[in-house]
Amino acid sequence: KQLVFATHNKNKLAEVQSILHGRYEVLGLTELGLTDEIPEDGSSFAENASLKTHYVYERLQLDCFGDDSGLEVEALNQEPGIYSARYSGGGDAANTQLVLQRMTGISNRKARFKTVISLLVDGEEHFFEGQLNGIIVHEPRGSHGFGYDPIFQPDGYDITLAEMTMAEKNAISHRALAMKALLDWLLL
Ligand code: ITT
Repeated sequence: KQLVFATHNKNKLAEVQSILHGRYEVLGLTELGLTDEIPEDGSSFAENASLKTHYVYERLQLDCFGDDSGLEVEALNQEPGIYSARYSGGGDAANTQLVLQRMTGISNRKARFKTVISLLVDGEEHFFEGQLNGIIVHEPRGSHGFGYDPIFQPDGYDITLAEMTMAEKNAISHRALAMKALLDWLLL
């Protein structure tokens, strides 16, 4: 069985392929030949996730799901939030540096990752969410994962998400929790 994942992010794709391994074959947009950027101008994770699935449905007429995720830092008024991908105007490393810079001298390090998934099947949309609480560390650590993983340490751990293997991250992550809810729904 195949599922279309409305993403261009190969790290997200790899995580989700690993989560659904043995149950579904997951195809990303690059494999389907859809290379154009999907405009993400919604005002919430859910709206942006929904833009991704509707964009794909309009072009390919395929059932699909899409993931909008981000990091919310309490002391930064929940920024970068829905602006996580374009926070600095640079790439992942620049985004991470900007968060660390803005957190200089701030002792409240609380943060959370959020994922909202939109699933479009038979013209009906369903949403699934996941969240992971933790803290922003003072220096990036680890080389696994992507995005803000090197500066995020989940509550109850003394390593960052980037110091975990993909399997360890998938056992606790915001994305894995949202995918588990999606899978439970699919298998109903
Ligand atoms: P698609 O829209 O094509 O799925 P994207 O990379 O643009 O891919 P988002 O719009 O959801 O994805 O932006 C999410 C931002 O948050 C982006 O900068 C990621 O690097 C970061 N991010 C998302 N999930 C993450 C995770 O599990 N760990 C670390 N950073 C993450």
